[in-house]
Amino acid sequence: MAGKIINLKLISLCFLILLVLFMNACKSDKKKPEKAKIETVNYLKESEESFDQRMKWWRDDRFGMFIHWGVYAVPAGIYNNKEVKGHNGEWIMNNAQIPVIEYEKFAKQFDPAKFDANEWAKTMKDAGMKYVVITSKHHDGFGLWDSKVSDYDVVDFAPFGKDILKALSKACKKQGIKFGLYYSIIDWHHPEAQAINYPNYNNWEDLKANPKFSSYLENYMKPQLKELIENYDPEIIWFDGEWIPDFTHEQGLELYQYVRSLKPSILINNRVDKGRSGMQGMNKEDKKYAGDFGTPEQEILETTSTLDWESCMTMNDTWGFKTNDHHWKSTEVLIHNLIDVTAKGGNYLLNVGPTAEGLIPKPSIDRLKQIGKWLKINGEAIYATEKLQNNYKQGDHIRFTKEKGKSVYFSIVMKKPGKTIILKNLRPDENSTIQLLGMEKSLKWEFNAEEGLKIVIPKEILNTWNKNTYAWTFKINGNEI
Ligand code: H79
Repeated sequence: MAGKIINLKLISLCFLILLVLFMNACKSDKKKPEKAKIETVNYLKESEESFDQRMKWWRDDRFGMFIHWGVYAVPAGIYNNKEVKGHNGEWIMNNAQIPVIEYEKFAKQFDPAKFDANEWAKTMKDAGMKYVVITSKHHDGFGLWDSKVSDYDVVDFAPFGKDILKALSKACKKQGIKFGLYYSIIDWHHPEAQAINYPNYNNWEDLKANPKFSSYLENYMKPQLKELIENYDPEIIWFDGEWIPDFTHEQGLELYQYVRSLKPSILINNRVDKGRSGMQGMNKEDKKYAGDFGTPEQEILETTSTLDWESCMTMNDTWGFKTNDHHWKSTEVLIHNLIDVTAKGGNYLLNVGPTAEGLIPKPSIDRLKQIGKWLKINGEAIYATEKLQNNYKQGDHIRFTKEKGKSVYFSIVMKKPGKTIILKNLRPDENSTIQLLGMEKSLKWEFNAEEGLKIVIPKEILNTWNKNTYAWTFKINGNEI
């Protein structure tokens, strides 16, 4: 009897212990996934909805300023009294094969006394630009902020001694301009990156991988990016120089994860990974690459794309300032580019290369003012628009856009029209009015299925077209046919 009771007691004890263990297991099972979720969000597997939400402001904003500024503005394209070959002023260290310690002498002269962050932000605003991307560090490795990871920056190394990114991010916030940072993966100054033969570096003709590159990525790039994100709260990180053999697809995926984990809402261009296919800038399709948008460089996509893209372009032939580059695109070309890009569903990131004194060159300022004037009248057809379902263009001189989610269409005509224009793909709502943006009077129109939409432009309006008109926008309520 006693044995049985002991047995029973033992069995119930065992049962109790098992129950407690089981309940604990359940509890920790419940806890684990929650904790794991917080630590390991996979930003590479974002839902379409959350991607659309993150991209919204950028898609609406359309037009931004790119700024290439750094030590290269000091030599400004000239080394040892000779004009250095190659378009790009910011490539002078490489193009003229300047050893690191020689190039550092230019950094010791970087003292842009006329830099005025508020003035720059106002220039952007007046140009109708809604965001900016500035070179926090270009390929030469010199930082425009007070980095704690490096002394090779404007505060610790240059006579200027002031944090440029701090001033500009503040000024942009004041003007409502979104702040973005370019960051070069290439670094000609860092011994664990391209300065593998320090003080010479791994030049363009003889690119070889640095076996220490992953240490540079972990211990230099990542901490710098962390500083940039924590201190200047950028909305965009714009990588470049991803093509070097040192940098791998796996590192790209990890870098994307890393930057998003520091600021989940941030946007990152496709040069964070190895997908870019040449200067056309969109991703190859052999696998899934990281990055939120494609980056055509110095060109505009031939046609629309289902993926987001941003065309970056210079106003003359160089990104970083060059004394002798006077090959400026006309305001007309720049405005027509913005129109073409918008109609194709892209963004336009237009570059300025400020001087070593800290001034945006006058030819750039002049063009930006004109673009701003045009946008004041025609901005409706650019911002917060989307591309049409069928035709984004009619011939060489007409482009279409439409108000996002509305049946409001814009036909932008980039050449002085005749007394009438005929549009083939739009049918206005009955009794609706057609407006030429910037003019009070609404225009007469007729529609028939064979000919299309005919808009009549009265002579007194036609006569107002002049060399500063650049393009006219017709606003039409209706539908695509
Ligand atoms: O920052 C500006 C330039 O300094 C930088 N990008 C802009 C925004 C730039 N660096 N190099 N280039 C532009 C031209 C380089 C082109 C090439 Fe390639 C790199 C040719 C071969 C490797 C890109 C990647 C085209 C093919 C692969």
